[in-house]
Amino acid sequence: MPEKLEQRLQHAHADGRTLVMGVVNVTPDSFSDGGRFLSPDRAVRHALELVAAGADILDVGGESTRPGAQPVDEQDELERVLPVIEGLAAATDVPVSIDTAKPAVMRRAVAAGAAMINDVNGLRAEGAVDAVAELGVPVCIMHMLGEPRTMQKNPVYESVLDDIRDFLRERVLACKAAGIPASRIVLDPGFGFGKTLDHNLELLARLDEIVALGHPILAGMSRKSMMGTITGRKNPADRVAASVAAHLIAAQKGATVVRVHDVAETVDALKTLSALKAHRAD
Ligand code: HH2
Repeated sequence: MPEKLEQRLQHAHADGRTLVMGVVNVTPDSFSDGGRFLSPDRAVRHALELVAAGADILDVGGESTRPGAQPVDEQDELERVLPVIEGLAAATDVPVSIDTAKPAVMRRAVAAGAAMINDVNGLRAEGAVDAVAELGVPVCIMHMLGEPRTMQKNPVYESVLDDIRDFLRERVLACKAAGIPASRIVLDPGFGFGKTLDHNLELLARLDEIVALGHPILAGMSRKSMMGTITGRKNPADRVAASVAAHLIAAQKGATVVRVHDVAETVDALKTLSALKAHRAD
């Protein structure tokens, strides 16, 4: 029997290893791959390619959260993600995470075979914390300032690192109060979600201080506009090298999961890092 995802996350965290979460967007409007995998067959095929490339987790999402994105109706979201989750549960042992903020989608996704919940809204929707407590699967709690429609309009923090750590600590307390064990909680500073380039760079530079909260940390910068601003590359598909570099830095600073579109390239980069660590440990 393969190790449960909760244990895999905890072991990777304890050993300083980094797992790769492959992005499977079943949306018409995602910033990088919107519309490419909208049919369930194509999404499943793409996800299986990510498995072949070495993905440890597949993150299936039916609602774009890019800056300016419009919210998606619950029924539409379910129709997008459920056939993909069912298809993947039948085709691979690689655990599937559901990228959603809606408690009803969390429940239906886990019933269909999802093994993790990834909520960019940090379980702030009514009933979300209770749904996760009942479902008994690991959860990623992400920080977002505002909401996707408006979040990039002049985000302001007193101190970006302190504000985000306070938010994450508060969400962990809310989870624990509802009976979610600490061992199931993954935290994410939410790169690009209500953050300027300076905010994102500060968070990456000081990611070890978020790791110090004691939970596995997920970092997701793949192809995001911060990579475009740094490199001057307008097309998200041209931001692969910058994204690999950013996730390698995150891994060096202790990230337990990196969420990426370009799995093969990221796996190679992480193998290089672990070879170096193994060499130095000899
Ligand atoms: N980023 C995106 C979506 N989900 N989840 C976590 N935990 N962390 C992230 O940084 C994160 C996330 C946005 O990326 P993508 O899915 O490629 O785009 P879109 O939201 O447009 O579908």
